[in-house]
Amino acid sequence: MEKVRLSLEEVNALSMRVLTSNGMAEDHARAIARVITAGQRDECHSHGIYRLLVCVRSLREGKLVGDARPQVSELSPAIVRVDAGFGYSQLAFELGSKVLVEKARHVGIAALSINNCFHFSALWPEVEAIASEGLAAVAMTPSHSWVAPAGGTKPVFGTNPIAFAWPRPGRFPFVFDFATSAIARGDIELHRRTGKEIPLGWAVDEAGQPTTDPTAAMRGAMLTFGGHKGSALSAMVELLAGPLLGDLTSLESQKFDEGVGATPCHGELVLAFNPDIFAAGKRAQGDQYAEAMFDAIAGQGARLPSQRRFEARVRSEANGVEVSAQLYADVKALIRN
Ligand code: NDP
Ligand code: PYC
Repeated sequence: MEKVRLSLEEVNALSMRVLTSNGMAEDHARAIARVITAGQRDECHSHGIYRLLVCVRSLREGKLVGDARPQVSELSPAIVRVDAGFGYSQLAFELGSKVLVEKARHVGIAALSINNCFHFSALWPEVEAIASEGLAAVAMTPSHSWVAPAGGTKPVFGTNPIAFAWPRPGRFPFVFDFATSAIARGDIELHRRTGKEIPLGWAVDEAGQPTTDPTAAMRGAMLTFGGHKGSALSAMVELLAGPLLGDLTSLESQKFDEGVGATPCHGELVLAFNPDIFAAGKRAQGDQYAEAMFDAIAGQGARLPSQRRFEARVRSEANGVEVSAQLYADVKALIRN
């Protein structure tokens, strides 16, 4: 496949141009371009510049508010809410996470509820940002109902990612971030774009039969990871980042979409934990035990989650990124003059 090499500055500038020329307000575009550039930099291909295609479709379909003003309010000493006003989630997160971090520093545990947001991004940029403040973090969000529960064949759940970060000395925290489906839907879409089959176990077709055809998978139902365990975790994400926050489940988000194929619109829950308060004077010991556990994992040749991403980050910061020439052309074609 033909490739194009771009610097991170070029990825960011391309993202800004695509978004603003399609009517996105500057501050939203900046926040979105940052996470798209980070996704491409970390070789998280399902959430890099490919996402601009869906962002622009969502803007052009008119449900998304490209210049929404997120409203921050305090629900309790430990809970901050941001009403994203039917804009994208990134600016709401940037505003709300500042308050979340302050609350967690003082109260020990705090929650950020983002409501009424269109949400397409990977969650690791968010939990990493909170870990960089010395806090542990968890984030989760529903999406559209694309995923069948274990034992069923009809979509109920979203791809429902859960992300976790633990602060560590040095440049990178411990982070995992995964969909509770066998794979993110973005990856199935990338297989479809490049004419590749998907592995068995990712999805069933409309008749409920296992399939390796990405188009049939997208028409049928994706499967959860880990059978009934992923299925239960996915239900938890629906409940904690949906009804708990007074917001939509993936089934309701899909109805709200009315067949347009826009980015899912719903809520997001982000939690922050302050180890200085929880550990009650034993933070240094806790850090030591945590590091011993990471060493015990890596010391036997097993890899820590996000290690691949962090290695890609170092590479991309030095050399820029490679993007498929077709994807680059499709993204550039979105620019309106
Ligand atoms: P992957 O299955 O690719 O990776 C999941 C996690 O597992 C990553 O932290 C990854 O680290 C780690 N990992 C992978 N292989 C190994 C291994 N062999 N040993 C140890 N750790 C490993 O991710 P998904 O397809 O499930 O999700 C991709 C992204 O999509 C996520 O960032 C998620 O937030 C996003 N997403 C967003 C949605 C939304 O609604 N906003 C919906 C669904 C997904 P590494 O990255 O280093 O490989
Ligand atoms: O890749 O599953 C996905 C996804 C859904 C919403 C944003 N990303």
